Amino acid sequence: MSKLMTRRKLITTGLGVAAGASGIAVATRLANRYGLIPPDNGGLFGIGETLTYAAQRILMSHHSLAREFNRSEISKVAPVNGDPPETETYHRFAEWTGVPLKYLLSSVGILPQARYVVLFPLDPYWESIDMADALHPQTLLAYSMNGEELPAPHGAPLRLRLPRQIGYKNVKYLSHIKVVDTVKNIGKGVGGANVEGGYSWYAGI
Ligand SMILES: Nc1nc2c(c(=O)[nH]1)N[C@H]1C(S)=C(S)[C@@H](COP(=O)(O)O)O[C@H]1N2
Ligand SMILES: [Mo]
Repeated sequence: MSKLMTRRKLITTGLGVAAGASGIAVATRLANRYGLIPPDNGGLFGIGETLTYAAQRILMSHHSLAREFNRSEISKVAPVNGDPPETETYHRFAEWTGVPLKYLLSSVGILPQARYVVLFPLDPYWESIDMADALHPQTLLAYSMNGEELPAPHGAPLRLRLPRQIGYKNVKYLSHIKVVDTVKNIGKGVGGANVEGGYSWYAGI
């Protein structure tokens, strides 16, 4: 058994047992030891958020892929998503072209202590993602949709395309990007505008 598998098994078993038997304090300590506490762990859903995030990151490979579609399967209609709550539905029907965020990050170089990539747009909005998502091969800075220039309502000139998380993490109208070791000193310190409004920081699918 590989070292990784052993570690994974240990964490999953540990987290499950701890959450079930000895309560949330032990589970939280275990998750924390492996760097699996999301920035909003103190929020509305507390331990639930931590366990969801930890389980996703432990059980799935960091780079397990979202489903991809053939051109013929892509819908001609791509509605603009307005107010939350929203679904991922439309995203499944659109074809995206862009630069992998991973490519940009490796070109500029990131420090080993980097933990989050924070995305700031031109409107009052922001979100952050962890390095697993930032370095995911399908995470794009998209400048084109369905072979055309990215339409303004869909985020021109550049938007994040993050297929393993739902709509609100996909920041449109990008202005600048920061790589940080903590999000504590940005806004209210919980990792995103939506998180400040009560949504979960990690919105994985
Ligand atoms: N800069 C910026 N990005 C944003 C938003 C926003 O208001 N401003 N809305 C988010 C929400 S809530 C969703 S559902 C998606 C919608 O993307 P779409 O219009 O391309 O469907 O963009 C996200 N990105
Ligand atoms: Mo949304």
